[in-house]
Amino acid sequence: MLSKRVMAGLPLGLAVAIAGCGGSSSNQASQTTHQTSAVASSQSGTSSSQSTMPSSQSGMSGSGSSAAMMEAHTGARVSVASPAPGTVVTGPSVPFHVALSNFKVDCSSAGTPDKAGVGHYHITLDGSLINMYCEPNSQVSMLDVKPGMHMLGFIPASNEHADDMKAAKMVPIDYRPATAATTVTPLHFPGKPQIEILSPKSGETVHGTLTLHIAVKNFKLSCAMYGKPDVAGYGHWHLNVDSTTMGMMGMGTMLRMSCSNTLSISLAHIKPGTHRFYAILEDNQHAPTPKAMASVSVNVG
Ligand SMILES: [Cu+2]
Repeated sequence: MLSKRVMAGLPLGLAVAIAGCGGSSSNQASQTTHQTSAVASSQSGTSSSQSTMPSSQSGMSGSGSSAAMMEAHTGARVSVASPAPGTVVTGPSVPFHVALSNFKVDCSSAGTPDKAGVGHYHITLDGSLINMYCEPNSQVSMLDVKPGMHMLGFIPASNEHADDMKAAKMVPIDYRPATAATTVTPLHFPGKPQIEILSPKSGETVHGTLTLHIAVKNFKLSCAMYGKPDVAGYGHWHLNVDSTTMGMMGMGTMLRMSCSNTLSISLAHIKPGTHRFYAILEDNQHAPTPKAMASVSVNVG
């Protein structure tokens, strides 16, 4: 994982920011492409498990100095079948097809301790993290992207989301939207952002798969805005296990990110026993600036 500071040093003005990573359900990206003004559908719910994240737990302090140690050497090789370099993109998203070799691609291990030869991959747009992926095919939304040349990055990453920049493949694309480029306007809610875990409840025992149901208030969850410039009122949430402060911006223990109210993850690589799962609101740049999170203690059977 590279810090904003590190990425800012990249040439060609490609580095905007990079931080963290998240859910593999990237097929949702295009589904939210035009939901630029709708209010999140799940604004109901009680506030029993909500909490405000103290700034000391945001994991952002000192992240720059530790970033250099967080580069991974995965051994992976990446080949990008599409898009071809220079591809002209006219639609609302750019599909991609990638293959990784010499590497076990396993999103169920993401957010658990690093293991040699295992991980997933990150996609960046102009140096800014979009998401984490395991599937070979998906797409990146062009929502809020300016027309012109942009750089997609395909970067093998360790379970703890450290990037293997030496193995990364960079692919320039030429965005020429067929219609006027879609931009996103800020949303101003009447109160502070909130997130609540509706289920499971604390003390429950779960086997095999953990399904979280969450609700947000005063916040618009948007996959299409993953990695895009921050826009007031927009973002997504990260699911962490046992810690919110490990690694770059707290993402060393991030299992997945999501823009949905329901998220299911495999518990295959979570040790049996009691674990605390954190749902953390994040801005588009994957920083916990909304300062809202909820947590639940669950027995993994
Ligand atoms: Cu994120």
